[in-house]
Amino acid sequence: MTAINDVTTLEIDGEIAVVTLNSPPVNALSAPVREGITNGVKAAIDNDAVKAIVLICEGKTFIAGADITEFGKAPKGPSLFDALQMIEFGTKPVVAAIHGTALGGGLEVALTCHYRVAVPSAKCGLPEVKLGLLPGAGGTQRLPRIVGPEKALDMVTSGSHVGAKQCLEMGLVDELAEEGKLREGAVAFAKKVVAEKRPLKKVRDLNDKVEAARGKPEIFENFRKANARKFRGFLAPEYNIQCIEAAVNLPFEEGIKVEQKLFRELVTGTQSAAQRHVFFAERQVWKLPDVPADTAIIPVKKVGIIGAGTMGGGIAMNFLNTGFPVTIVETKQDALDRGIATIRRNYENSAKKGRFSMEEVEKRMGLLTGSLDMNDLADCDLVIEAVFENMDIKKDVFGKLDKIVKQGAILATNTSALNIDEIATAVKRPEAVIGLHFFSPANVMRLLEVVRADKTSNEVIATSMQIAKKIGKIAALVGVCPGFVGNRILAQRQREAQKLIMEGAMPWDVDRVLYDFGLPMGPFAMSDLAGLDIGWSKEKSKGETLRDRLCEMDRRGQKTGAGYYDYDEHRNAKPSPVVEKMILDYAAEKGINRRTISDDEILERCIYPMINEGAKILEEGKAIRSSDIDIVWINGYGFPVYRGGPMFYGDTVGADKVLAKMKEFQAKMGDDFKPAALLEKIVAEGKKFGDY
Ligand code: 3H9
Repeated sequence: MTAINDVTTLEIDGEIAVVTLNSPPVNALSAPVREGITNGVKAAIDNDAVKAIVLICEGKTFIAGADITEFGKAPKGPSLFDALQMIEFGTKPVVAAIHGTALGGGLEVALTCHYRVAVPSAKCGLPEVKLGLLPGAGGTQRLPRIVGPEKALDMVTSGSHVGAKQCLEMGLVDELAEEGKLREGAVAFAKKVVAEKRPLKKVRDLNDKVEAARGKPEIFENFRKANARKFRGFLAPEYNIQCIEAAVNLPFEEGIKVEQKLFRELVTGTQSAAQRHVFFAERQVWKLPDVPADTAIIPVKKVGIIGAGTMGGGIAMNFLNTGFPVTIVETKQDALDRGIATIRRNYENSAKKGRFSMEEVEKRMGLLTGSLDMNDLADCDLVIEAVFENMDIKKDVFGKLDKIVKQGAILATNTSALNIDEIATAVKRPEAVIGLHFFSPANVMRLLEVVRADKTSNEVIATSMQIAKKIGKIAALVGVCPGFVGNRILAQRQREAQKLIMEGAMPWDVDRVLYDFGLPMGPFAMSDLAGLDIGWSKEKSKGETLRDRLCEMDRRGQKTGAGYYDYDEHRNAKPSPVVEKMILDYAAEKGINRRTISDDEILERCIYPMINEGAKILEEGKAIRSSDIDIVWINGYGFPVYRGGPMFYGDTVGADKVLAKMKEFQAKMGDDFKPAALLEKIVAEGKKFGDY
């Protein structure tokens, strides 16, 4: 065995050379890996005894792509193109041996090899789109030449990973090797290639499938139309489509030029920077600086949930989906029956849509026990309370749980607003108390705010984070404060939205600006969807606020066919003349001189106070890092991924500009816009939010 460099070895096994890469964690195409491929393959080609070459990786995976940390830095070492040229135009067949995931640049390397062998558990994909990119090493030109433009369009715009068996059917992989015996399988395959004198199959020369699609622009137009909603606001999906179009309509080398040009545009743009930030933020968020990595984990085998309403039921589904037995407790039989029936109906609907089988429905329902007796939670390892948001009720529930549930268990509250330190005073074991703030619908939304109270133990925190991962959530550890991280920031935007419609804008103006910014809907459309009467009652209404007046008129949102908007029978929203008049009357009554408000002002007034609040949250230590706030807002509130979250967006705009605007607004409109001390500090020190 010869060492080619620190991460590459070359071994000659009879007439087969094996080039092995070993660059943990994922064999990304860093400069040493590119050098290793280039020089390893060259050494094998130069060796007269060698007839064929196997390219294989150590560790958990084949090459998982370009080294994302290198983007935006000055290029170093041999380019990926040198490595690919060495393989493709070498004089000896090269077989890629794939295990784990061949992703992005990794699959592009494999596509340049003359043959591909994979173990059944392997997966292939071009996930660049998720980083706001496109495959920039020939992937957009080679993939459609094997799988055809339709499948290629799907793969490059979804970034999904395709299993080895399906890859074999699509021709992306030539042969499957036995699981655990990849090297033997790949070497045997290479020997077969030599024995049968098979040609050096270059994917670039396969033209049948792309030529068959030439002159059929409707393939692309239909694809664009079908996915318009999903791709809204993103640049990368469209650029990926243009590359596949180029593969169909242009000769290979010309197509590569298109790919290169569009790749360069994306990789230097803000969207990809934002999406790369999110990639790392999603991994950072699990790292807890003050909870040691070897903290004991509490074994969680059985889960209890109190409250079978929308929230409790949704939370239960997360655990049932992942095989945890769940006992759900209600106070009244009919509420319990209703809650369980809703869970069953949700599962049956999913089964009808083909997401899983009816047996799976029964399997999940079989894990669920309903009860009217809290004593049935005694042997649970984790109990989550999801009852009405009222401090007295919550304290009463926790007081009871304290007497019932075994020692060592986690006692969690799903409160979205109440002070968890106070809830914890109801028990003799405050170290067991934590907030698990699920977002509605709890079985769908990915975000979980794990709320650390004053006395919560490290074991309880570490276990909660691990459980979150097990049930498929992305969890951010936050501290106790009104609204925690997500809703606390939301409150800023909601306040400004309400003020804006008094000062001169209409609800649909505010909604349009925020929708165009990339949010799934604006604040008023969101209120209509949620129902304006959440937390409102006719008895207590004083007709004081605009909301009071809308509710009193029975304009309570989509469910009553009217709210801030008018709705037709298909729930399509139309600006409402009634609401417009109400707003004008209301403003007149309050003596407000309405003025024209620009779209820029709407955006800045709604978003900058959010960023400012994020800075306050950081300075108070209620979030660990600025990127955690981004994770909360992307996964809990649909902040556009391509803007990287509110804090990354703040850095994109520039903290100095945000500060200047906040000061300008403060001077005109008061202390709602008072800059956070940390914002001032960041600007004074010339730093970024991302540094915190
Ligand atoms: C590309 O290829 C562009 C080309 O077309 C063009 C070239 C010209 N680079 O996710 P994990 C780190 S774009 C650098 O927790 P898992 C990751 O940050 C790329 N680092 O493991 C983490 O570090 P830490 C296209 C990377 O087992 C550690 O590895 N490829 C890279 O759950 C473990 O990661 C992709 O987009 C990278 N490429 O999942 C694939 N990948 O421990 C991106 C990972 O310090 N990667 N790291 O937090 C993945 O999807 C997953 O990492 C993978 C493993 C499925 C491979």
